[in-house]
Amino acid sequence: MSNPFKSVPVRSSEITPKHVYLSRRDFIKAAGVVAGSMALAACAPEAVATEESSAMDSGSTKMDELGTPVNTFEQITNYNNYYEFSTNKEAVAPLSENFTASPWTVEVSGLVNKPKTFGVEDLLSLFPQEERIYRLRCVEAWSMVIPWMGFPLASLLNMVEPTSDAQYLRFETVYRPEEMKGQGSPFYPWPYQEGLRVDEAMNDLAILATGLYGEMMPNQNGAPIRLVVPWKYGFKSIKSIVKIELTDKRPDTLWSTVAPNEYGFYANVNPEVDHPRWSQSSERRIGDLSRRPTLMFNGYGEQVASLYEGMDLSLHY
Ligand SMILES: Nc1nc2c(c(=O)[nH]1)N[C@H]1C(S)=C(S)[C@@H](COP(=O)(O)O)O[C@H]1N2
Ligand SMILES: [Mo]
Repeated sequence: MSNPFKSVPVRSSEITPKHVYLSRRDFIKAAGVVAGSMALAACAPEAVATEESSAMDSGSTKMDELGTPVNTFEQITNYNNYYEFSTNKEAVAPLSENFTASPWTVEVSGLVNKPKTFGVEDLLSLFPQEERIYRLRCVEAWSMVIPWMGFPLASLLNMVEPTSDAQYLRFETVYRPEEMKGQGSPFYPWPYQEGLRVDEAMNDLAILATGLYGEMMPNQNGAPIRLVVPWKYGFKSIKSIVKIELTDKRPDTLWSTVAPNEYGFYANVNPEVDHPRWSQSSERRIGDLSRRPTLMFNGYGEQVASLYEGMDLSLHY
């Protein structure tokens, strides 16, 4: 399918309905971002940027902490996995153009002392929005570097206070088949669901992302709020979340239901465990000509390897 946006540069002002669109500066204002706090929060010292020196401005390119440049806004917003809209990555942007991402609430319930339904605007004002430049490694062996905006999932959890029985989180994407034609497909158990262990969710790398490139989250990337867990294959980073439930049972996930031996619950990036149908030892960075080696935990081992001590990682693919 051809992409009608391909020939023109796409800005989120064009792909987001006007009434929900905030300019980058207004979003940053609404989200309470201060240049100083972004610098402190960025996990990558070399990637520290202020509002004025964003990669969006021409002349400077932001990098991740390994020194690899971020992908362009056009790449990040025109090559998307979002099966609710289409299985064709280039068709997701046009098909999600009129998705209603506002108003929006996220219900946090289950084994918590203080269950609460948050409006997205509450989440934006309760928690300072930080920029996080992360690698995204899809299980299909391509990758990108994305400058997300968001806040630690741990901040939200600390507010609702999981009980001592809570061991897992279950995330759910919105179910709206009128707007998301892919949800008419009988091959997938909708709505999309994902899960994490509580200790994984509390890791500082795990964020709820509300934007990218300093703008509100584009529809095709999971507006208005999605999970980002960069040490795991991309399918764990569930989009357009409406529900987070704390539970004592490991939740079913869409992909582990469809193909349990291909897409496990943990799904930590691991170059030594191949997908049954392809190698995971290398990846194609979108925009690059040659492949690059895939890193254990997608390069985040220092921060997350201790979560899996004593586990046979080859069995928890
Ligand atoms: N609800 C939902 N979340 C989803 C998906 C999806 O199809 N539906 N695809 C996943 C996959 S396979 C990847 S690689 C990433 C892609 O995120 P991006 O389009 O922002 O790069 O989203 C993940 N989250
Ligand atoms: Mo993916």
